[in-house]
Amino acid sequence: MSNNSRKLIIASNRLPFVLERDGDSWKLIPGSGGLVTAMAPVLRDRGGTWIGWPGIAGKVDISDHLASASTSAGFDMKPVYLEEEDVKQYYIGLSNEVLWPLFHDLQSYCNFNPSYWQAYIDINARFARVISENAGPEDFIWVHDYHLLATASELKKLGMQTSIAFFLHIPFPPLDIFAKLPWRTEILHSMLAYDIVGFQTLRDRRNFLQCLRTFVDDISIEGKGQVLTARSGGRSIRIGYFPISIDYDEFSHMAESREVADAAWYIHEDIPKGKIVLGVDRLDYTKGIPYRFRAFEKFLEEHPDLHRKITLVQVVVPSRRNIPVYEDLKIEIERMVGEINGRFTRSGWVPIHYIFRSLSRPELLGYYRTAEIALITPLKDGMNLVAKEYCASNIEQSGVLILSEFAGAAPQMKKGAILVNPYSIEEVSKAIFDAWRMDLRERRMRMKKLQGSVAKNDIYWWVNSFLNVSIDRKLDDFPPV
Ligand code: ADQ
Repeated sequence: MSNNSRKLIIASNRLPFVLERDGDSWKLIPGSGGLVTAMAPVLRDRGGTWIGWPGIAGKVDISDHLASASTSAGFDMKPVYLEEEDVKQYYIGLSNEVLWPLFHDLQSYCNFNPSYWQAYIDINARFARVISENAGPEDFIWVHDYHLLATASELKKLGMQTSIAFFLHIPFPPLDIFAKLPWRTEILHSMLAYDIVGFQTLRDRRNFLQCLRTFVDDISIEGKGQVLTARSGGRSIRIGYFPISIDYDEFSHMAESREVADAAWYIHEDIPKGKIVLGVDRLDYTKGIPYRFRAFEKFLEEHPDLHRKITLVQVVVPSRRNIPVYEDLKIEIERMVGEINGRFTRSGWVPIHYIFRSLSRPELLGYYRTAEIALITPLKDGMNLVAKEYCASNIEQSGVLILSEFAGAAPQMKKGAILVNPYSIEEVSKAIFDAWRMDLRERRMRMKKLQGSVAKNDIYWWVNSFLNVSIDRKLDDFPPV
């Protein structure tokens, strides 16, 4: 079989489209979140296959919808169906009540319910079956994220010989935190069934290696640089770090478009006075929105002379609404917006503009282009693509990026951004002031550095470095169809 018949097979919990009720029928809407933003341009028009859950419980016949979405996307989509109980135990349960909070160092949010583990393994086995039904012997199988840590071990049980790659989009926690996980040894052994395991940053890989050395008896680790080799149970596993990115050119070209210029004009019309500070996040407690509001409140307390001269626009995209802690966070955010606006609003000026919905690309870029300051302060983040999107879209090169030191993007962006500890209300408040008064020359210098680094290390650089390490190939070896 020639290289040209080799296909990319991507598996992630969700398909890049989600199914929603539309009266008596269904409609497919584009998925949200960093994984989709990053992977969609990689697979687009390459004739590969994306395997994942369509986002609703139960088995509904969506073959027509998937066929037309596949035709327009240029790759096939194959569904993995989940029943309501699977969603509760595997998705809401182990994935989002255990792994998500624990891997973001927020162990107090965890619910270590013993019944979750078996359900997680069963669904990973279901993903493995769908992958094995759809992958040819030459295909490159690339599994994504924390929902599917155990898919390779299930694929190997099915006799799969092909090498299987994995990329973790979220952080890997330090030993002390990981050690709390009741299934810590099982998880590590499952991850060692992959042939290559990729993390976002050196921090995450270092944490993973320390956990391996602590909990896996026969582990040995060799090599140095971006990719190391671990040996265990007679197998070799390569372990690297690959900071994910965005399609820089797509964002920067689109930011210059008429549509985005119009969107930016309307935003200015709406908020005519002063500078805009922008926060853009999925609804998630890891994104640090309440701390950010407290920091902005402190800034307003300390700088009464700057009232009316600065406005915080906080965009939140709805996410995981069926999980109670997310609903509580939404209520908390709304309460805080009401409280701060109630306290500081004056005629003609409202300090926080709060938007709770998914924005279209041009609208989102309109905000990126208009905002003088981006305030991106997650408590912890695998990478944070919003920080990179803001820089790519800031075509006037006059914006300032304030970024959490706990975002995976921080090591790459520290030379141009103002780095902050998101838990320090004083430090974030001071950073807003520093950004507000920074002169144009310094802003330009910093933004050029940021743009240079994101443009150089874009999503194609990321996918090529991963493919190169995994199978000694580049994306262009999977030619467009
Ligand atoms: P996320 O936690 O989803 O991703 P992030 O990387 O910031 O976080 O990506 C969010 C994506 O959603 C961005 O592409 C952004 O454009 C989009 N988005 C945000 N708000 C929006 C809105 N209101 N309307 C429309 N789109 C919106 C996970 C990890 C991250 C990691 C990524 C990729 O948690 O740490 O960077 O995967 O690996």
